[in-house]
Amino acid sequence: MEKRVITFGTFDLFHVGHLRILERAATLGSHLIVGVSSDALNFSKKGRNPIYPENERMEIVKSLRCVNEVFLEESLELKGEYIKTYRADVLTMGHDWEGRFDGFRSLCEVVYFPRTQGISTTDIIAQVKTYE
Ligand code: C2G
Repeated sequence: MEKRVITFGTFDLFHVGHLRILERAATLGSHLIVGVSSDALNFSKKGRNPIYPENERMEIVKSLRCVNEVFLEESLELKGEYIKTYRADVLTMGHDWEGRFDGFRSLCEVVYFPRTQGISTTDIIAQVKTYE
């Protein structure tokens, strides 16, 4: 039987940490759905837009072999709705969100994965700024 996995993220300046968590997420089931955070959602959280616009971030994530489906995540408050709409059996997120989504255990299984150490979009931006 198909087992549907859902995960969320911005995936800005796509890097190997993003790839690894998506590959791990895919091992939890047979169909991986990714909610890519909208530019507006990022702006409301961080006060700046991502470097790559939402349509390009979605295009990159959609092209991965381990990803079956992408959609635009427009609000953090809608996770329960997205889980139901996409009939997810499992919600998975990185450890930076540990415990934050335990409330959804009544709707689906919730699994947290460790992050890849030593790489992040924030660090990449900071490093690029040091180059001439
Ligand atoms: N990640 C990782 N290792 C890294 C960096 C990120 O495993 N070195 C994981 C994060 O834990 C997350 C996913 O990659 O599960 C996407 O990370 P971000 O793009 O930073 O997503 P974020 O802004 O945390 O998502 O509903 C959640 C929101 O969409 C926010």
